[in-house]
Amino acid sequence: MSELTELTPQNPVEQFLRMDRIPHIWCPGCGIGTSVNSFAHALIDAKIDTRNVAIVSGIGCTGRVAGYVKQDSFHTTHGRAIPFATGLKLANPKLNVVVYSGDGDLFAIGGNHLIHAARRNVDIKVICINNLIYAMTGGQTAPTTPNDVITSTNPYGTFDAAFNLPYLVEAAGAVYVARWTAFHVRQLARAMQEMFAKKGFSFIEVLSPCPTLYQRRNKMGDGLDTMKFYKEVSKVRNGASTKDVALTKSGEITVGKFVDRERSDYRELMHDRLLDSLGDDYVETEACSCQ
Ligand SMILES: Cc1ncc(C[n+]2csc(CCOP(=O)(O)OP(=O)(O)O)c2C)c(N)n1
Ligand code: SF4
Repeated sequence: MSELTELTPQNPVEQFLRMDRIPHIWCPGCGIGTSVNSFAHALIDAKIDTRNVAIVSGIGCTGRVAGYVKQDSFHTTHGRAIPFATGLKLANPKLNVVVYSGDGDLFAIGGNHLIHAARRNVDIKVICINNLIYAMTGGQTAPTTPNDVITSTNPYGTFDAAFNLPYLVEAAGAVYVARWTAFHVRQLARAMQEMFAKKGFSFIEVLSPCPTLYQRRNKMGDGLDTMKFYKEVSKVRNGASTKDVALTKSGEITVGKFVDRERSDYRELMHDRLLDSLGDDYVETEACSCQ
């Protein structure tokens, strides 16, 4: 080891990354890596036992997160991160199960899984990187793409209504809902930390630049320009009604914590029902013995 290496302090985030896989595949200016940095800080600040944190991703540029974090992680099939995560959580309730995936993965092909997990209040934490398109496959329109945006499948601009993600997940039953952007690294890390402490279906939307396929096609500049844009147009409105936080191409981005409420989670409800029905005959199964 050189003297210089010995003197260089290790980045505290490195302990949560598979450094042997770096450099990563993300483009310069992409916001996904920035969000992972916030996530690592949240893990440090939450002081939770990271041996009990599992990460589940679907497919997409965001899906690659599962391969870079040094946690037990699953890079699953497209749209199916939520069912994998649900199975993990029910089989081993001790785990803090985090789904880390893209807007297309979670709200297009995986949309049904997401709303039903929220409805059931499965105790999983969902981090949705919303770059407003399907990035990995070439920048197609997603259910989140705002009106008038040019995409590879809408070269004259999109015209169909986009999902307002916080409104959708609140209506479906989520107990924690927040939105930040890749510019708000500290607020994002705090929200992630809060989410770790929350029981029930929790959701953070992270608006994130895809300079390669979204910003460039829409003449919105590079990653740095997008950070400036986020800074200029974001307004923190904690407690805002989620029906008022829909996104447009260049209008205000409302950020903050919108929902924080209590509701029995799926496992508690199942447990209570079995106890009621079976009485003394009910034997609760514990987490698998391999832990
Ligand atoms: C069953 C199936 N259908 C389609 C695809 C192709 N595909 C891979 S990633 C992706 C979209 C990814 O978009 P998003 O979830 O928003 O993630 P991003 O790349 O933007 O991070 C699609 C359609 C696939 N891998 N599997
Ligand atoms: S294509 Fe877009 S989302 Fe994918 S790595 Fe590049 S900048 Fe990020």
